[in-house]
Amino acid sequence: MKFRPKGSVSDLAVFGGPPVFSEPLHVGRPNIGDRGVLLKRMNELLDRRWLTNNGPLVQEFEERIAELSGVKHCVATCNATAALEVAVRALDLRGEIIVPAFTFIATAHALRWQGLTPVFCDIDPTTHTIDPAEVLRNVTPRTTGILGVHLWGRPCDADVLTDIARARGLALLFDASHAFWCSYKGRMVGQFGDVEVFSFHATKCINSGEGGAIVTNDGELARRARLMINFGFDGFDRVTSIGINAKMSEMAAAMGLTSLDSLHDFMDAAHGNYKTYECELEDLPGIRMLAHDPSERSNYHYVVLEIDEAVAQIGRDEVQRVLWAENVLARRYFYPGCHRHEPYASDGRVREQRLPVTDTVAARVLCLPTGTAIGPDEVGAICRVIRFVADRAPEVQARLRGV
Ligand code: T4K
Repeated sequence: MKFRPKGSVSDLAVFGGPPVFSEPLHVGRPNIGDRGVLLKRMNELLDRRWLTNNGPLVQEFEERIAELSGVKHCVATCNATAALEVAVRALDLRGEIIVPAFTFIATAHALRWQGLTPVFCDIDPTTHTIDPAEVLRNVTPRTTGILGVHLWGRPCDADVLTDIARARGLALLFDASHAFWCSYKGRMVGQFGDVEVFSFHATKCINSGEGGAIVTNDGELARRARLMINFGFDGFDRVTSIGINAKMSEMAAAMGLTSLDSLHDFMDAAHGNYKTYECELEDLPGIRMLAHDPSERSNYHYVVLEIDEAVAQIGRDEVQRVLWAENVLARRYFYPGCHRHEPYASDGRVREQRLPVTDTVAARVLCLPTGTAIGPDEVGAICRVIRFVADRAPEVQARLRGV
């Protein structure tokens, strides 16, 4: 990879100059653990001829996730979307579930796929997590639960949400897909609400290729979820509930366990990249980096910029265009909000809803590459491009718009 510095605006790749990076830098590049260890696990599982259905590696993965999160029960699944679906089924939820509109579409789809109505709620502009005051505004007699999302690994205000849920007799769930190894008020994510769900997709800090987990301190809920991920089988010839196939395979667990072996290296790399970004992008007018609470544990897995065009004098989409031309494939997660995607957007009630914070944040956010695939050199070069563009924003914007 060669880094080419820019002298003038014409040197930007978007205007025909050579790109800073000769190969694409992706957001979501997987963290890969020790290949030797992974291949050993793969060989052993092949020798055992036990490939799925609650094998020893899945059991070990569940034990380690439960221990690391300080939670009593972990049920590993094939992905987080299925885990969310099983979680709402195991809680026997009906009617309406309040959920933030600013999240990956899977959060809303999991509810809808289970016949529930996601009621979209606005977010806090600083943390990007569900706004408890907005939750209260959206409670109706049909509401049966609240599904918070610990977006970017920033935990929701779980204490306030717990109070709301208790006072109203609602279930409380968390989509913790982004938040493995994060803490809230000194307690690890996984321990809040009735149930939480992790994602171990390839793009997550700890990955099993595809994978997820349902974590809870409620033994009965865990028991129901465990039956449901395996067709409802309770023993060889007995089916006691409706179920699907949402099991994690042994191959996925081998990958997940190997990721966990490198947990501290992955976290150190992400934290190092985050600190470099933070330092290099300091004091750019109209451009802020989403902060993490230094007194809490965070996986620092998402590097999130917010670009306020009115101040920065260049828009988020224009910065993205410049970066893509330089081979930095920054992503507009999660644009637009779920309420603007189908099947929700054409629902009359949703169409009339105003979610101003979600719309503003979704129009400003840009996620930058991080993880073990890149280090300080790449991060520094990405920051130099962003700083260069920010310093010459009016000129870059005018040229991009052909003015
Ligand atoms: N809730 C939340 C809040 C979530 O963010 C997600 C998933 C879920 C629930 C559901 O979890 P899972 O059911 O997936 O366990 C990606 C992921 O597929 C998705 O898991 C993730 N969130 C979401 C934030 O990102 P896309 O549509 O952006 O995927 P794609 O194919 O564009 O890949 C993302 C980037 O990662 C690209 O820049 C390429 C790179 N990549 C991807 C893969 C798979 C690689 O470099 N190597 C790879 O192997 O959704």
